[in-house]
Amino acid sequence: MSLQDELTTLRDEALTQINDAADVKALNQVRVHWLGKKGPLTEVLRGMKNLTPEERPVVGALANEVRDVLTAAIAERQTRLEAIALDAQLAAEAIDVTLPGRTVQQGQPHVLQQIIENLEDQFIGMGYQVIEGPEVEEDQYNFERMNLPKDHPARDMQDTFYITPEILMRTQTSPVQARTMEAHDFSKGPLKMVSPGRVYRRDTDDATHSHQFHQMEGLVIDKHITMGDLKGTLLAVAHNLFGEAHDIRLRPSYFPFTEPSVEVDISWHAVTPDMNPEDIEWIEVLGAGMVHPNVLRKSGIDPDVYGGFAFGLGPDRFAMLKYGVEDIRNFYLNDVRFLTQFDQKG
Ligand code: FA5
Repeated sequence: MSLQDELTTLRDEALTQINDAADVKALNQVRVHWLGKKGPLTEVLRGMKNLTPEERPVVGALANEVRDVLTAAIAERQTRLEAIALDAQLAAEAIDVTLPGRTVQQGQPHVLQQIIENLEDQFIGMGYQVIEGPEVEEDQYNFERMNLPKDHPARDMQDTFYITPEILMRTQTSPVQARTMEAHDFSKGPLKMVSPGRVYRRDTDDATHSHQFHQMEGLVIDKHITMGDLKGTLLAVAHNLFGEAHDIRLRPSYFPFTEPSVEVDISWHAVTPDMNPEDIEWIEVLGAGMVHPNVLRKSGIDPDVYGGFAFGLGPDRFAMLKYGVEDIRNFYLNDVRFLTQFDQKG
């Protein structure tokens, strides 16, 4: 076969392989094979030394032409293969914007925590400080300083979990009153504080009682504080949390640390002027009163100069009332189906 024929055969074969190359990598192998230093084209050119001087320029020109044709064909195939690869990548990575999103389950504060934070916000707005006290408490603060000596019959009202004879799980948030009073500097102004937290009692659990529940203590000490201030404060809190249509009722009661003492109820439903008072249903939500002089004295405060009111409210009962929950135990079972009903995000 003449060199011209060899060159044409080589060109056709190479072109077929170029067009058949499935990807850029395969094409590169084809290029190295046909145009490389040890490739068939170089081989042909090497054979030119055996040609006559007349044949040489003809074959040389043809060889150059074949090289140019193959180089151009490779470049063109390369562009095409790159475009195909890009299309494939775009198709593989395509995002279907019409797919519905995946819902991420988000946590949220427990419903009781929501009520407590809501109450805290209200009291902060009225100039109160939020102060926390220990849950493992000394008998001294939980009872003695609250005017409840060891033999006081009212200790039975709050059946207690004792750790040692002098250390107990606090039965109320009232010990924080004593802790705050003894630390307060009255030259800096009146004392106004609320103290939320968990309390513990050896109560038998039922629909309205839990052996571990929450309280929020409130204490205001200043000169010239009256029972009217107490009632106005509690009414503002009730209206804020439950709406203007709910009413409160103060019933005379007894606590060793307040005198006079009251228990405060909130109406289950809105109260209208035409309603028969006997038809109103009430739920007890807190105890309150004017701070007993003995309590002030025990904390180093002169009851002839200073006085004030205190209250201990039950956020659990507030939550029951606000959301119509009929069994307090629901708050402590941590059933997600129950808890997600109080999603703040709606
Ligand atoms: C007290 O604990 C007093 N320390 C409250 C107080 C503070 C009075 C300051 C005067 C001045 P009592 O035991 O009534 O009082 O509890 C207060 C509130 O806690 C109740 O009105 C009720 O809302 C809530 N509570 C009481 N016992 C339970 C219980 N077992 N489960 C859930 N809530 C309760």
